[in-house]
Amino acid sequence: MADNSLIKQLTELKQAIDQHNYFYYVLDNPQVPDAEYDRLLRELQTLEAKYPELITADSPTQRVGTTPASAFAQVRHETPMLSLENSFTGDETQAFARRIQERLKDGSDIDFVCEPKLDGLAVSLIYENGHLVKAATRGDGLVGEDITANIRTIKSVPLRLLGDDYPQHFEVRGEVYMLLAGFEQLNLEAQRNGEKIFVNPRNAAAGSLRQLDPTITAKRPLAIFFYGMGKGQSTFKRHSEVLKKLPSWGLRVNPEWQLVTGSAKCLSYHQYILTKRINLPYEIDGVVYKVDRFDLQEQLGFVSRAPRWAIAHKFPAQEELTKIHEVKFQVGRTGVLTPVAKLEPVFVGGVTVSNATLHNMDEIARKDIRIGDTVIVRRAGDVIPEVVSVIMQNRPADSKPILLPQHCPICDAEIIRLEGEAAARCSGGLYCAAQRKEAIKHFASRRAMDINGLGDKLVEQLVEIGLVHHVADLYKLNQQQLVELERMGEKSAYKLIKAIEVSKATTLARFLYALGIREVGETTAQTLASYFLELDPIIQASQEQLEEIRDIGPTIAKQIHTFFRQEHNLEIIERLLKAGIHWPKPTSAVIKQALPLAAQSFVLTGSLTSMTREQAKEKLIQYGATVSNSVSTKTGCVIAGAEAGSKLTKAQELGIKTLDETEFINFLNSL
Ligand code: D41
Repeated sequence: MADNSLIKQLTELKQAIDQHNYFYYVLDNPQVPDAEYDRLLRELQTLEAKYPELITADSPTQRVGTTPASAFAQVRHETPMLSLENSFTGDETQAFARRIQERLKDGSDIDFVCEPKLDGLAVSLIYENGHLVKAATRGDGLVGEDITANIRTIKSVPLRLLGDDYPQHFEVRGEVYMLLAGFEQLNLEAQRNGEKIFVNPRNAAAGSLRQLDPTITAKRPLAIFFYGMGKGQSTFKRHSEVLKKLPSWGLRVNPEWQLVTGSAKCLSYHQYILTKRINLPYEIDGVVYKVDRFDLQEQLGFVSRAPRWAIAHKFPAQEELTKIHEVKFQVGRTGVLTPVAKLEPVFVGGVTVSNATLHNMDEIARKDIRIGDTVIVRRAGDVIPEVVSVIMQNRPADSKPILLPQHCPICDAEIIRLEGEAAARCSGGLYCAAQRKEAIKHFASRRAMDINGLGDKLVEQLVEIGLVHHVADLYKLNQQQLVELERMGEKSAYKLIKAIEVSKATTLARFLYALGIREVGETTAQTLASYFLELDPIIQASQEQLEEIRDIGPTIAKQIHTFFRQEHNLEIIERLLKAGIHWPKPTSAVIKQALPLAAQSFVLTGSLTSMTREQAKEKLIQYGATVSNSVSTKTGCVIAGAEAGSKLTKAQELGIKTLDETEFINFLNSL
């Protein structure tokens, strides 16, 4: 017999889940990370499995998906939209494949289609005689909402199909998503206008699709990838045939799908997509494996609305709940103070995280973060973990405000916060050990002087014991001094000295970047190097001369000019050059002229699927082109990916040549 405390626990769980459902589905504004929600639901499922007599009809486990929330007409799907089982480990995925083999009584390896799992909204579209006639959300899988008017505003949804070999009446299913760049832009604007900020791209996509006014949806950067057919797929024998066919009708399919044999290959695909994830212009939360052959899918069937022939292999959650114990201020290379939250350690994005950046005081105020708060932390790819938001219901009575210190925690110099700037800075300059450490770390980093083996910990040690004060001191180090350091063997000391020696051969652009001049990133360093070809004229250049260079504005020009007017900077440069740092003369203008795209100017806009914009830019620059951010009469060509907006329009108005992604790739291949 169940006791009262068990019933109380079940009731509380159900209430909590219902409340999260309301925030998530009705308000498009979730209060907790998905992982926390999943845990609550799983806890409820486990309890209910143990005590089935306590399952109530209104339990959140007793409905699949969501109830349509409102004003939209309901649509009954012609064939139910199934849900997907999840797998969180390789073992679970292998067990999935084994179950399939056992059911099919077939020992041989199965063909699977592997696809990225977009983190968006599942939708169903009906085409009749090649025309889009209806679009609906997935809803609870049986009944969804009629969102035809809103779907019609998405530019990657064809209103009219291409070709002539499509079924007379059929259904396609896909995932509507928001591009990451568009999501950030949308939130920036919302913040400026004091409107609601979306917590993630999926909720922004959901909120956009559920607008009653389609003209609002039309302004949102939505896109779609199709992943299968409902009614109408009987003319095909395999899922892979469908994925090959859909694009010929103008229905976009994520190009990352692969056909593989056996579960081991599925796991390799999972690894492969995990490494690609960070470079994708949209969010994915895992991959999906599907048995390729439709006859086998049919034999396998489904259990409680989830097919036995497919599974979603999820990536580690990127958001989790934890607590802020205290806040410390870190001092960066240019003296900027960054507040860092010390967290109750939590496993997120595949690693244990105990620090998260709070960015700056404005962000702390905007998110209303206090010490003692329960917060959502997010770690996406290799980026620094950050605090996304506070769970206000959990704020303890003794929470403490986060205060900007008045003096540098490292050197005790005064902290200065300029009017209109988000950042607060330590005024200690190179007197501040923290700033010196950061300057040396930057100097040695891979994209700067690339001193292999000179990691952050070692730099800190070298500065702390006074062996290195400035970057130039690195070139005075000898093996004997290094061997005496903690955790430093004969062999690694030798290797490091060697690496320091090797780093002396560099390029002018790397050297300029390594100096750590404020506002001078890799691109600006490269621009300076190709423009001046030598260091001396850069040092001598007036602010006006610098401003004349394309892509260098007054702010950057001022920083560069100021840097080279400071005696101690010139001294350090002189010591570095005396130590033997050298570079070949940069490609002279003559050689550059010979490159196939010499003196041609390109603008990249929209999102590309086969490479990132950054990669496209690098390719163009390799061929001698210049790449700029805005379209003008000087622009030679605009590369317009999916969802290209005003830049494409402007190019068309000015009669500038434009290439879509396929044309662009063909063009690159032709060079
Ligand atoms: O990219 C996706 N989110 C995705 C979702 C995908 N690539 N494939 C999917 N396949 C299915 C089945 C196997 C049931 C046809 C799905 C989903 N379902 C799905 N999305 C939301 C619920 C189910």
